[in-house]
Amino acid sequence: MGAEALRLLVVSTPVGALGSGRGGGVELTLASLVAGLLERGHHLTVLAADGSRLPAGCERARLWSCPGVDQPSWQHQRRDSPVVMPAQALLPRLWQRAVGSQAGFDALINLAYDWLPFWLTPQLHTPLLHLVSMGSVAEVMDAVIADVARWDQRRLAFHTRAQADDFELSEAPVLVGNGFDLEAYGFCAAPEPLLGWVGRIAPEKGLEDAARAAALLGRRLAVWGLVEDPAYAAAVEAAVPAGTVDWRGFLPTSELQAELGRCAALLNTPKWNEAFGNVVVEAMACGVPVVAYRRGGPGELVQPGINGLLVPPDDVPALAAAVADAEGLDRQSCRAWVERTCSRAAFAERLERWLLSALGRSPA
Ligand code: HBI
Repeated sequence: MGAEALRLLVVSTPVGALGSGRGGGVELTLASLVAGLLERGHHLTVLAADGSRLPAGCERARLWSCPGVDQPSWQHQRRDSPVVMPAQALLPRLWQRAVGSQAGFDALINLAYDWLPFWLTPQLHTPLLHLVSMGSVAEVMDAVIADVARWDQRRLAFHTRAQADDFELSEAPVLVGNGFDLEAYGFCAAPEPLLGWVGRIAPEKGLEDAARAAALLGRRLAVWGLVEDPAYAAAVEAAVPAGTVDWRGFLPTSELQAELGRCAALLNTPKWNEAFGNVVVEAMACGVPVVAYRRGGPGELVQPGINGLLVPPDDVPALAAAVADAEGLDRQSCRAWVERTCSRAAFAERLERWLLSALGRSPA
């Protein structure tokens, strides 16, 4: 590690405690960010909801927590929804603790997709940086992110270009991708004739399209993920022949990767501008090629013919037609691509470069 050790406070999402799965992809991002920066010699403190557990690899970080009511998820709001603040809310308590302890850190890193931390940015003495976890989902968030970009865009980082392009920025965005502990993912060379789908089971993830594609092919679709919207899940299942969908539940990474690796291909069907697409990389890390809509982060991660195939968004027949070609791709090539671009070490190096740039310090 070349740069001097930084004292960093990472403030988590106010949607669910770490380890609950309710925080979605940002929990995995936090785990890789904290473990990766610890490995580079920095000192990390994580501030999250009561009941949070530090993810594997983050044991050397300090954990602070606050009680409080989760923030309503922006994914279930309308684009013109106002910012709401529940009684006994967790969000202001997290930021009261962060603001009160800022003097003890070289930088604060926010992973919450919420108005308050973005609005606070110019008010803090200790530099506050934001790894933006979603694309555009609400006007009031678009506006506060654009305000930070106008004030000092070095304070913002995004996962992909497709995500960053959703926002009004003053200059080329800092893109940091994401990172994964690839030792946690086993390579599977000999899959079953099983299709897979992974994600929060909610409308913006488009599970209904994957189920219809599997039904067109007469194939079974294994589905892993938190059933966030039971009515939606029931409607997906009712729309295809019985037995098409094989519900596997929300599994921790160690169990997920063991099952996911046995899939012949993963279908990825986002209906929204997915900021990154962790599940796409997790599948490839196990050797599973991905057939994805040409949309959002997955539209950038899938390299056609190398680690998967891209099809026109919302085109279910095209999704089904691409499966056979995807199953013929070299599974080692999927794993190799992830090792080149999405390791935790590579992610941490990109993060450190962003931090030093935002702090006006020279890179190692
Ligand atoms: N909603 N209000 C709010 N705040 C968040 O931090 C947030 C969210 N919805 C989803 C979410 N974070 C995470 O699932 C991201 O990984 C998408």
